[in-house]
Amino acid sequence: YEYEHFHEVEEKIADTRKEHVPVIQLIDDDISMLILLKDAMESKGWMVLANSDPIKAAEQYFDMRPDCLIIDLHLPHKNGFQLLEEIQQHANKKFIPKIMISIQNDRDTRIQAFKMGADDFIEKPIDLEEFLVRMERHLDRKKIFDQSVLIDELTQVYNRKFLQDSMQKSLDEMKRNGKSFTVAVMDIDFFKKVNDTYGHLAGDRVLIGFAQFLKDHIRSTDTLFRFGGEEFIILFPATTDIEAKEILKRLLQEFSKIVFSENDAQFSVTFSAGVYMIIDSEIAIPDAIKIADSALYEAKKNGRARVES
Ligand code: GH3
Ligand code: MG
Ligand code: MG
Ligand code: MG
Repeated sequence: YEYEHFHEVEEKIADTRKEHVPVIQLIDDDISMLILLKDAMESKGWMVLANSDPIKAAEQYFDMRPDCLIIDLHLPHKNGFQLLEEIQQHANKKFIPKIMISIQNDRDTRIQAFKMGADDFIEKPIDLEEFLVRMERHLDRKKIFDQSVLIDELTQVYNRKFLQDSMQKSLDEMKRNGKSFTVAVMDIDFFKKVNDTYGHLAGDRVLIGFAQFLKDHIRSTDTLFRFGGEEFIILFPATTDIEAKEILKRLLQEFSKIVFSENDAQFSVTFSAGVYMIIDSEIAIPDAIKIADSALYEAKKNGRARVES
């Protein structure tokens, strides 16, 4: 039982990933059960990869990287436990909720399912309403996990890993619509001195404050990332380097007015920035960042608290 052709499914998944539609892989040799659950989940707007053959299902799992896995315990050729084990052995460390469904739901079977890494066990016959609310909980947790991997713990802005994805997306879009975008690298001035004078915790508070300030002052279409240490990056879509430079100069002016307090001491902080407008959609991402970074280096060399392109 194969619902759709492989490449059609592959394309569909690429689309759903863009729209953040969860992709669920469902494996059950009972075709009527397969259709029942597939229809129920599709009515929620989720994408379902239904398969009745566990051997094909394992291949499909590694090709398609679903967000959630539902496995029937009793399957031909290999049982659900074996399939679960095989997938766990070869899966990367990413969290994927795994739900076992079975008509055999005695205590030992359930315990074994959880021991083998299942996140839930749902007995057949399935109560569709309960099944769907349970699935919603699993998908929520999955979403939170996926997002947390892309967010910097200290400042709660996107991290370097997500920068890579975002820049690639912007470059891909540029290939289609020709719209260039600007990348800005910002680095706090004399940050080591903040740490040395007021302590590491004060330094952390400055980083949090800086990130919050930037988040509050950029447009909703701009994206902020912590690149590492006291360095941040902003992607400005459909913006020239001249425009970005003006925006950053205003940000710098505003930010340097903020007064940080540590015990009885008060201090303010500035940053330097380098901007680079990407006009060649074929540019390698590290090269684009390197060019913005060399503009930042110029800003540092020219006296700090300034923006260069
Ligand atoms: P410049 O104006 O040239 O940028 O000088 P700087 O002192 O800001 O630059 P430098 O690269 O010498 O120092 C950066 C410091 O940032 C060193 C490092 O210990 C500190 N740092 C990096 N990450 C963190 C962090 O998460 N918290 C705190 N408090 N400090 C950090
Ligand atoms: Mg079965
Ligand atoms: Mg630095
Ligand atoms: Mg610095």
